Amino acid sequence: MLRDEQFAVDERIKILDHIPQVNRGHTVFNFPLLEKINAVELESQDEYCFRACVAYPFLEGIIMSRLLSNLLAVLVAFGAISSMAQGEAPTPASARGPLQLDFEGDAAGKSPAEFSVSRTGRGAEGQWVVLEVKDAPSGTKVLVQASDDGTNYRFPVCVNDGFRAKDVDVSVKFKPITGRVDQAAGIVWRFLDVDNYYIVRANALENNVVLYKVEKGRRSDLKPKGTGREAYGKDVEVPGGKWSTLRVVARGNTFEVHLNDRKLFEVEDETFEGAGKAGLWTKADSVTQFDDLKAVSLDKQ
Ligand SMILES: [Ca+2]
Repeated sequence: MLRDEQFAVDERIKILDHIPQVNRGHTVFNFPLLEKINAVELESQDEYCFRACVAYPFLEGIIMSRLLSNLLAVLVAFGAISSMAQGEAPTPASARGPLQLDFEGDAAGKSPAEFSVSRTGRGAEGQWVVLEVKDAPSGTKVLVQASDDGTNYRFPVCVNDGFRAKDVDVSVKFKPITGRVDQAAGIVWRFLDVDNYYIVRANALENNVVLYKVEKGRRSDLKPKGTGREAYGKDVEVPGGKWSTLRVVARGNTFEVHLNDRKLFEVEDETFEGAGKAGLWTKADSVTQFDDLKAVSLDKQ
């Protein structure tokens, strides 16, 4: 990863160790480009160093020359250290911050940064682009899968490159726009490659939510706990043309599925027991908008 290129192991400086006021959940600096960066959001202290240097290149030289006293002097001179709540435990160096993406920083008409696009099955590749809309849940931008190829066994996938976990809590806001074959919106997790992952999706044409595994390219639904062989996810209203929230919480072999803050069902499965990426998914000719993708690792560090 880029930050690893930027900071060789022996060059890493644990800035946060030298700023005892820094506590979990509070803004670290008042620098304009960093004021939304939150200690608990960051994967590690190295991540913080990297982001600080991207936003303020002059910090890099200070960090790389290990002149921490100079760095702190700079920060103090800028009045940079914000007031912090007292009494909270510092964020552990190993804490893995959540992925929170509102797509506001991405260029409209282009694919979002740090995502990889692929397609399970057949048919056209997906077209995942950032779009400006009037009713975005956050800001003015959303991510849309815009290709309407109607190949039935076609699953465009867009996964984040920087996030990796086994146990996860992933949620996303979605709005089905069009689709005659399907109007689907899905979350993938423990994504190993385009042919091996878990997926839960809501479908506005079928009005149901179903959890599947895709193993060696073959998709098969996993039955909710307490249901029989004939079950197929859960029937529930999935409104087309409106924003809803889909969420999955995966712990060990148990996956909880939520729609619009309502828990729908649980599934148990042991097919994929290791860590993987997380991201978004659609099916066939579904044109679907997404916003506010959040993925939190629940793995112990
Ligand atoms: Ca947004």
